[in-house]
Amino acid sequence: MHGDPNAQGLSGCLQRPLTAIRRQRQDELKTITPTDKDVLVGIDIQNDFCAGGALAVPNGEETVALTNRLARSFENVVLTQDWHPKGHLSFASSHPGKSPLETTDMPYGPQVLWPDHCIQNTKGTAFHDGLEVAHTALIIRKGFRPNIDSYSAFYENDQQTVTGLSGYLRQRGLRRVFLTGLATDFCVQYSALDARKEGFETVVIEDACRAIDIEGSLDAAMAAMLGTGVDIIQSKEIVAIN
Ligand code: VGL
Ligand code: ZN
Repeated sequence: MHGDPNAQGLSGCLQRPLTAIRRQRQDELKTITPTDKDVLVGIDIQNDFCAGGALAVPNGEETVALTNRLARSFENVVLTQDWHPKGHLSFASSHPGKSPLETTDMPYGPQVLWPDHCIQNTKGTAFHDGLEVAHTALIIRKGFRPNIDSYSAFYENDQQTVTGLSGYLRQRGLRRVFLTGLATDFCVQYSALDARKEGFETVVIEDACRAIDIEGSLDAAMAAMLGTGVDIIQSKEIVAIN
């Protein structure tokens, strides 16, 4: 499932169009005040995913200011960092004849191939300069195994190898995961789906995320997230406490 954004389990939400589900959510609009059981997880807000980066997500840098602002309302903050060795198997350059955005078969299933990006200890892997979340308690690095990609903050793309984030959250008594960052249809989506799978309440703050959106991947991601009980909200629904 991880490599194919269109192959999502839609049961449970196919009967009603996405727009209806979203309209209903807007009618229910209520505000949320983060508690000490909540955690904000900022996904991959790194130079390579922002303007001028190797895998720039359109307007990716716009996630920075909102994440900074939201983080002031959360006691608990975790960040993730895409962290690949040179020659990583998710890079098109590691597959002769393949170009970025083509798909290939990995032992764990289909995998989209990317331009070389987020290579360990380069400027591209660094967090965006504007990201200011001094109280970040944990940074999860992912995608460092040469032969497995990792979109999710919880499981690598083989859906077996864990990052340890669930254990950390459980041990700290954190129950509800709020997500911001990049990219909505890849690392944010798979983090949200895995957070649900791990039994966490899961909330994606849509306007604090930006998408790559290839071949309908953003619509597919939204449908998959809504279909598994992920809440999609806007940042204005979070009550600023600081
Ligand atoms: C991402 C593609 C490759 C992401 C990471 O952060 O969404 N996308 N590596
Ligand atoms: Zn990557």
